[in-house]
Amino acid sequence: MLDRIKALQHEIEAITAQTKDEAEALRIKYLSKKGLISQLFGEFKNVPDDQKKAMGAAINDLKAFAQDKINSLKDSFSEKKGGSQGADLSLPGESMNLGSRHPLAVVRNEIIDIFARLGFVVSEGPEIEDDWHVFSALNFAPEHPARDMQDTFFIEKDPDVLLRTHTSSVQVRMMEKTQPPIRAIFPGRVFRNEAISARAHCIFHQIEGLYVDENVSFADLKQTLLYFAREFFGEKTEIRLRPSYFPFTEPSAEMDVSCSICGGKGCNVCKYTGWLEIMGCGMVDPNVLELCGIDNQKYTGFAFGMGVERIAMLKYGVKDLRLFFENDVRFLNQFQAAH
Ligand code: 2NL
Repeated sequence: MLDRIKALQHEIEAITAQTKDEAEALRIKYLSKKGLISQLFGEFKNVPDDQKKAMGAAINDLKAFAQDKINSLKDSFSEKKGGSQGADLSLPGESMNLGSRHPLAVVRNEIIDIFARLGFVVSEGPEIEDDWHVFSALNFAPEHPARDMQDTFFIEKDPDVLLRTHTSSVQVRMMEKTQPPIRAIFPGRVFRNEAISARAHCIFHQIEGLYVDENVSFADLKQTLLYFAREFFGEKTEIRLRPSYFPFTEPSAEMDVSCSICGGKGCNVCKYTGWLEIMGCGMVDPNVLELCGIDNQKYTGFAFGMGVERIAMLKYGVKDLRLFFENDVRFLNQFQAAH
């Protein structure tokens, strides 16, 4: 009997059907009440008791195998799964949802590209920092309020481990290990202990720039930033520099660009001043050069820093900074065309 089971198994392995009717005929041949497998069950009573268990299992396996095989033959003729049979090949394909770059990445890349054309390289560094690279090397006084827990996220105190509050820390690292000429920009995430609102977030993005060499002057700073402003906001853009203060630059300035929305005539984005503040800048304080191991008798430098969110808000007319962090696809999809 075992031989017959094996022979049937081989036979069923080889069966094929060209039509649904042929598949049904095979079902009748093997699986109907009088089919070949049913006959085996009929003969089962004659099997000696000690073989019943093994034989029963073998016949059951054969039956399950035949059912699977014949069902799959039948399935191949059914309307739904019938390959090209029954499917409408002229239907248009389903459209795929394409992702898009995040607006902050679009703006960051554009800024990097502009400075790359002037020979600035890109440098990145750690987000978790120490007091030296974030404050001390940058000429912050020991009691400066930025060192306060109110402003800075401390991970540990003494020795200090903290989240960088600006990417200037990466500039310090570069000056410590590279002698001038240095011409680089520093994009990255920074962290400040601030209440979240439409205009502020505890995480945001900065791009800072640094140029240190012999004879670098404020005129170089001004011309570099004018080039940037016209490339980014359009060739008619004007800039103005207002005196300001940072611990790490002297002299320091804030740079405004003529409002690209109203062309300087006055609108609610520029609050009817005709100007938009976009970055801070200045000549690197000689103390900072010295603290970072650069000869401040031989070299001078300029530096600048801007917030990527602020620039992206101006460029795209985004009124609430929180939208950049929520990853709501209804917001992000609107930047499909940007790149
Ligand atoms: C702002 C102002 C600024 C710098 C950043 C800098 C870095 C070194 C030395 C000197 Cl290592 N300066 N960076 C200089 C002036 C302004 O950022 O408003 N950022 C959003």
